[in-house]
Amino acid sequence: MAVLNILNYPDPRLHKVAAVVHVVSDKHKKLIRDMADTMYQAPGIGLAATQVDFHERIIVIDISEKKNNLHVLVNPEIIEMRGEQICEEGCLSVPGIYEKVKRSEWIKFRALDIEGNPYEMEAEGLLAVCVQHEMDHLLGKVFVEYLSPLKRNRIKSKLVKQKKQKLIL
Ligand code: GNR
Ligand code: NI
Repeated sequence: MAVLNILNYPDPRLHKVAAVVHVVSDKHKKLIRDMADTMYQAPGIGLAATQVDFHERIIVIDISEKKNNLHVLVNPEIIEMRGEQICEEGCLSVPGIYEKVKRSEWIKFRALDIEGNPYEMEAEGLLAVCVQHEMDHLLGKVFVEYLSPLKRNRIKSKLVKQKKQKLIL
């Protein structure tokens, strides 16, 4: 069990674009297990490799109540999307901030599992929100970038202040 450090907005490393995984190696498998540990410990319902400063296209998600339904998405691609929903989102990289974001209501995506086997899956509601939120992370995008510049700058200042406060304590 290894819990990794999660980068906090406005860290510039959150804006790196993740690379395609060519082979799911033993190192990737260890990273995936550590990402799951980190997500469950946080606790969160999803985590993208970008958030733990690893810039390859890897996501873990578990929206189940019992935390016993882990989804691993390597090289995810959305192949169909429909409808709209507005969900109050949070992010482990933007602690304490919750804001409404508009996303697709239903998506169909393709990805590789931890063994490198391809699969397709349909998702709606919160799972669809989470997949879209995590896929944004892999493109270097944090949910606060959907907000107005005014809101985003307020959030940025608040988090920078919090960080400085923690450094003197
Ligand atoms: O734990 C998380 N909760 C959440 C709630 C609403 C919409 C998206 C999310 S994802 C977030 C974990 C996280 O930051 N993943 O990148
Ligand atoms: Ni996030």
